[in-house]
Amino acid sequence: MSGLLNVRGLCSVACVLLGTLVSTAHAAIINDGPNHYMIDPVSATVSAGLSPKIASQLVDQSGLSSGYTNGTLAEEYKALSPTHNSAVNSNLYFTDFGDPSTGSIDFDLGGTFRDVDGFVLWSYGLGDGSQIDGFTLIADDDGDFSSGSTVIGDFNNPLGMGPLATVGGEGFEFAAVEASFIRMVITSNHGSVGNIFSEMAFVRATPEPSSFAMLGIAGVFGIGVHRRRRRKQ
Ligand SMILES: [Ca+2]
Ligand SMILES: [Ca+2]
Repeated sequence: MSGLLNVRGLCSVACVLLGTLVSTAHAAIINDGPNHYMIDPVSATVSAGLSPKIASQLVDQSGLSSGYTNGTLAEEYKALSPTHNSAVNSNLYFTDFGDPSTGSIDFDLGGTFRDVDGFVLWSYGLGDGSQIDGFTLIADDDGDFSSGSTVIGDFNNPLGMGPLATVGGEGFEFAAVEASFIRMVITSNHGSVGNIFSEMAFVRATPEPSSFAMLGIAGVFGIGVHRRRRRKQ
């Protein structure tokens, strides 16, 4: 079925559907305004639990029907309705069968971004219970996650039911936070063993890393609907 706006949280008043994705229970990537930009993480690393210890397939755009670059206008990217081919194992992150379903993955955003306020997660399909469900995101300035960290919020990823070849992206948003690294603390799956998902991208409200950005381009759009309060650790 075509992608439909899937609101599972508070959506801003201006929230509009800007793109549709073929796929299934996975909804469209949505946002509520222009002037947001894709962040292409430079690496993803398992920092606790989980297995195998290679997570690069989450951020190398493997399996995406359309690619993007760091700074691509998110609205234009969404209009391409990017899906993920999760029928190919080398496109995915998945744990070995029977391995823990919880753990942490750290994303290096490749720069310091002042207004990170959303992400897109391409999960899996077929209703596989190993799909990632609950997780917490934590922003950090230098990747040590011991100081300068901010808890972004808790999220739940819906169970993807569709064909593996065209998994749709799920958009999430949160209150803007400055971040150079983001830790994903995975707390649950959808009832089976292990953990699996396919790709992760982040979104920011300014066109350049804060070290380069001109001020004043902050927007009010997020790429999804999950708003959460953040708190200082
Ligand atoms: Ca991938
Ligand atoms: Ca730190």
